Amino acid sequence: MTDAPSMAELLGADTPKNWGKWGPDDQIGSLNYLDAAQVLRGVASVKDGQVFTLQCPMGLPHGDPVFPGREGIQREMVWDQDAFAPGGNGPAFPGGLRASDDKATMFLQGSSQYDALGHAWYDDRIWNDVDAASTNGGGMSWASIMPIAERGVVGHGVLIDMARHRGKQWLEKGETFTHRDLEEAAAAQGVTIGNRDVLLIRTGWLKFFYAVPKEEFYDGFVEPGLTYSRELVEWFQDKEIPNLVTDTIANEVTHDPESGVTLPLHASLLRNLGVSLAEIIWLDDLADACAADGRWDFLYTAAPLKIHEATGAPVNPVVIR
Ligand code: UVW
Repeated sequence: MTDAPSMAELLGADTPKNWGKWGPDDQIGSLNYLDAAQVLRGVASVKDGQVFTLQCPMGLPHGDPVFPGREGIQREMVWDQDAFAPGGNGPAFPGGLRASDDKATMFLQGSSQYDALGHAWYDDRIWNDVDAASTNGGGMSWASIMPIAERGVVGHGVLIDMARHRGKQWLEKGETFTHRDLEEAAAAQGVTIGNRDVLLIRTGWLKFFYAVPKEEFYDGFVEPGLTYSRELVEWFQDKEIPNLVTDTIANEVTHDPESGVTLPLHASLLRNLGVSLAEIIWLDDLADACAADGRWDFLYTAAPLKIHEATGAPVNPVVIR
């Protein structure tokens, strides 16, 4: 990877940006596209009243799917029945009520989650041309997850099932696709990726995570996903995509196969266009339902947790179709 160009060299000085488009104070970026009309488009796509929750369960014995270097949630009981035995730490509530209680330590991006717009950057500037020093001092004073959490994400969603389109249970390590592949898959599914759609892409990667031992999943860790190109970034900008949602840990192929640069879409979509990224999102049940009746669009809703100055936050998106 040492021969890789810098992010700035790869993307170029004239790379598409939405900085300033919604004013200097904006911290939600392309979510601005999700106006009332988009909410109503999403509502209009609800036909059967089927509901899907898209969060991966946290704390299963198999472990949580996380980016290398992070850990899954660590949860422990604080009060259980034993806590109320003599000498236990359970509170003596008048009347004798007992209660269980627990606590957790977790990476805020160690489960199904939204990235804050300020989560990734290069050349010391984050979303909307703000100094990356705003991430110092114990928290993100600019473009943390809070503005996105306070707003919520509601719109018309469309799911593109790349694994199913390629006739696979899951895409291979490092397998790539482009926006042209997405449009080809959409056409095969009989759906259009419309302007301002929340774009959901299934690769089967989380299914792979749960199907194999963790050692196999993390061996030579390279995720499948979208690859960077100038045309792809322009496609996202022209289509005014507010939010990219995938069943991978980082929403894009881990290392751009041509340049070797790591996660260039975090730079070009999140930092430069303000496209919200939702990662580690369970799409298999939704995809099965869509495949069963051939309807691939729906009402998409998500509300990441409101955590002050956080770099991202867990989320359990809800789809209604
Ligand atoms: C990194 O932070 C490296 O990735 P992600 O945004 O996918 O969690």
